[in-house]
Amino acid sequence: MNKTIDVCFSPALFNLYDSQDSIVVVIDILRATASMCVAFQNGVKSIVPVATVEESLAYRKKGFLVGAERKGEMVEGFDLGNSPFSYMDPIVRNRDIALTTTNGTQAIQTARNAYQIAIGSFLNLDALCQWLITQDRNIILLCSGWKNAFNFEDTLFAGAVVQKLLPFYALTYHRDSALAAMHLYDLAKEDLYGFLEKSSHRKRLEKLQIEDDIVFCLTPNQTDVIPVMVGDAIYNLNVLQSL
Ligand code: 3SL
Repeated sequence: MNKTIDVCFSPALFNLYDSQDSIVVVIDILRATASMCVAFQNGVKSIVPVATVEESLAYRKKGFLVGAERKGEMVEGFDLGNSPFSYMDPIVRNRDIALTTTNGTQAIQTARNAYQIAIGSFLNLDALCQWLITQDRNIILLCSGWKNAFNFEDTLFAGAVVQKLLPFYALTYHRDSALAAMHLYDLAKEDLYGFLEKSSHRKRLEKLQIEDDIVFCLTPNQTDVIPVMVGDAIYNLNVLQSL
């Protein structure tokens, strides 16, 4: 076994990783990558992740729906924010979407030189892992964190993936992040929601009263979509493979 799996706790650390030949799974559990999975599950054609609100808005002229989240809320004048439930609206079906979020879409930009970028969330945990097992590449699990800082929820998901892939992948010996993520997940897995009670992002989102979003985003295996990046946009791999 010579494929490796590694975990990067923050985009700020990503330059320490050798990503050019690796599959990078971008993780933003609350809530960007969960919302992307929901979007594809509900028939979205593509999502272009962009860094700024202005860039996202500019896509409206090209016929895109435009999404923007800042401080956890939809930016005024946009079609969509970052709640997974908003991506269940039939208006998203067959549409291209441009999206900017505080951390998730920025992390995707950070990983843009990877061999391949895939999108991970608890919603597609098993489907993603099944697909990763069949890939002949090293894997880096990139936690979006919060403004380059560590967070629990992305790390817990990374730990869940490491645990599932450990029979097929070796850990690298450059650092302890994959082991640490797996140990944390072991501590939390029986009650992810409770474990995150004092976490920074749950506190941040508390003000917005979106407990339903949080519970939903922590519920595993709700979809088998595997969003992957091709060029500047993210697509549903299952759809690409059926073309
Ligand atoms: O950081 C992000 O990309 C967002 O997911 C943050 S929030 O959950 O919408 O506040």
